[in-house]
Amino acid sequence: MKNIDSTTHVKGESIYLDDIPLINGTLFGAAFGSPIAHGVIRNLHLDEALQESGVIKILTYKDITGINQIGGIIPDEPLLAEHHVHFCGMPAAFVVAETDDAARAAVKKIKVDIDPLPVITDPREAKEKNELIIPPRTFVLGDVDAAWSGCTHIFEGIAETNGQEHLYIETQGAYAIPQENGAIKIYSSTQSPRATQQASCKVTGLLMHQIEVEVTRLGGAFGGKEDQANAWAAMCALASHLLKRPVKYSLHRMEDMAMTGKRHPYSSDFKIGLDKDLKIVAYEATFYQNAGAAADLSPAVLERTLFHCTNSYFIPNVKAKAYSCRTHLPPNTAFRGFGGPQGMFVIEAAIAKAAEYLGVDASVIQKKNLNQTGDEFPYGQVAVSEAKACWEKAETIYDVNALRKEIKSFNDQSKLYKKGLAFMPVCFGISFTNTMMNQARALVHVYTDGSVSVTTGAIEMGQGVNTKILQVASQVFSISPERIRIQSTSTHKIANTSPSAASATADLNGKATLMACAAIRGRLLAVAAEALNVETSSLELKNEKLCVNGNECDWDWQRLVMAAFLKRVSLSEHAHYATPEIHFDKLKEKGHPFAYHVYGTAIIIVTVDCLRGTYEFDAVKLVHDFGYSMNTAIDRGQIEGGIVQGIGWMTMEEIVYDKEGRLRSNSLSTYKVPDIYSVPRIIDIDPLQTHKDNLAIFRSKAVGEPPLMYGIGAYFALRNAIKAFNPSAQISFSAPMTPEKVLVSLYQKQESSTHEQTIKHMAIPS
Ligand code: LUZ
Ligand code: MOS
Repeated sequence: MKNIDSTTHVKGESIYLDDIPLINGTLFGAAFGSPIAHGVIRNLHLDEALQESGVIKILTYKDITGINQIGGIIPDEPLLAEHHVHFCGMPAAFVVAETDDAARAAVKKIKVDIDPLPVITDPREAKEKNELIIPPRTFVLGDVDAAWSGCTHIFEGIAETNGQEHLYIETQGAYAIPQENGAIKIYSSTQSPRATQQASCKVTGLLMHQIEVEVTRLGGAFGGKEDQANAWAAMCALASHLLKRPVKYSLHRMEDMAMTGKRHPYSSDFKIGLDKDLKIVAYEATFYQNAGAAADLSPAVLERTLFHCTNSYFIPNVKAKAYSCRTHLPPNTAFRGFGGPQGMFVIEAAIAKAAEYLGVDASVIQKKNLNQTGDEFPYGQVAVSEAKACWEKAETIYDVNALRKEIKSFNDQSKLYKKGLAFMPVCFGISFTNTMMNQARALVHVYTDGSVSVTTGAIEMGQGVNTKILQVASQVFSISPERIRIQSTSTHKIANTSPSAASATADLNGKATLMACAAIRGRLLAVAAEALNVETSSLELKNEKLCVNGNECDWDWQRLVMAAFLKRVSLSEHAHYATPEIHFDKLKEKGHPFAYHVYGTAIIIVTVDCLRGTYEFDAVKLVHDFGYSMNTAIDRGQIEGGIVQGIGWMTMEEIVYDKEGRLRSNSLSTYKVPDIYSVPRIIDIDPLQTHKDNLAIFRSKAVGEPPLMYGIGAYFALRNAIKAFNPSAQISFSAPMTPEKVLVSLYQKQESSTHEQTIKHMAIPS
């Protein structure tokens, strides 16, 4: 089934925040962000801005009627700066004016005197100064310290990944409209209506039943609107609460880039030990997460880094420690993969380092150490593994030996172009790591004309979740998709929702929809059974017809619905789903946090232009564990998009903050994202069909985040191509591998290496 939004998207008729017709009298907001990353506010000069024509009011923290706090996990984030500023772009005032232009003109007239304080942008420096968001977390399996002496080879190093701008096509925004009796309705571009509602309630002092947050769809989010859609909604709600007029704020691209957090940059230390057969015996990693100036979702992101620190591999002795480090950057936040990719990059770097030293291809070490069913992850869950199945299928169907031969002969013949190949296995856990969040609800109404309305907590952000939910209802009722409409997401209809995140939205909301539809179906069949005087168990619905013992009778869907209505039987259901089996003990750091894992293996091939340092990806060929896909078109779209986004993170997207904490890559002329020319020429996707995972909706495994991590292979394919040109290049494990870095590495002589990191190769005689 094709995406139910495809027609309106193509025609430009789909409704986003900015397409909502404005109510007469609507005011426009714009935030003034601190020009300094860290300091004490002496004076905020608003007079000149207030003179600007059309300006109605400029809100500061003093105008807040509730509390000045929007922190989700930790209450450490004021909506509007009071006396301190902690990052460049930190909102300190909110201008409300008759027009969008007037609001922005006024923002430019605001002046602030700030006594600057020292700025920290580096997570290791923050850790040295004990600037930690939460105490460090440590995951342990086996006994690493005792295991080193049993290793034949030990390697240590540093691996670094940079941040990533979400660059959702639709920027952040909100539109708050006063309702009767002091209530407020907010349209918001949020992944988390509940969080947006809660933040707006805290700031205004209203109760949650007084603020409704409604979302039709988002023009992309990627995690950037899991927690960071709240501030704008709270500002609009506050202004609307005070002025009793509708207030809208839709951020400009450069405001959005400057004021919002991004993927967390990480700097990490690793130490890996292998035996003589290249089995990984021990692995130790220390992660320094650049959290930015407030907690936001950083503690949860940190946790997922630890969960995924061994990627698809079984390692018997592991110690992984992670620090969430407070710096003076905008608070970093959720981004597709949620810390997982950062953890996986480090183990892949450790393996690549060992391979380069030992003169073997990294894939030899990778393959030998893939986990198997029964192996324990460092957090205690036992793997039900498809890692080897994916890897071996990929090797076979893509004829890797032939690919390698082709690359070798190409590299032997070509002087100025070199190819590199890398394998990238992925193992990603599905569920919110915070067990409590794994719950969802669905509200299903069947109307007397036989049409069906489904409302869930799911947010459609382009990922196709509404199409999948519609498929669920269509399948359970066995009715045509045309009869079903997925309604907008609203806190008045579905309360207390978890964000649409963690790749789990279709599973959680789909299962709730399944339960609601099944309950209504059960009642419909009971009505028919009584009328026809047969057992309910002999009845089923098939293609809009009622079947008795498998034979169609003259009752169709509409008759069935009307019969139930006449009997005063409820045609509505509100169902609640909570993922069974999962649990996690944060004191022991052990448990069974994930409903299941998604596996896959990608082979990535790149060609480097060794004169220019530019590159093109020839192909990404993968075997992906879909379970049993309920929508192959949507799932393919998620995989293609994820791969390209992952490649972008690893190769060209370079976030630059200067030492003063100012974002230099602050627009699309200074921040390069993949375009159609950077998409691999070939993306081959082969489904590994498995039928085991019943916690996935219709056994169709979650597909949102895992494919992004195939992109990590791009970095290692590039290394291999560079080494084919310059075997002595000492390339730091530092992503993104931009064309500039590639060029430097291609012509770097070993002795003049500037990036060289400490390399220790301790061969312990066996
Ligand atoms: N969001 C969250 C996530 O709050 N918890 C998670 O575990 C998670 N995982 C992936 C993406 N978003
Ligand atoms: Mo997310 S990173 O699934 O909001």
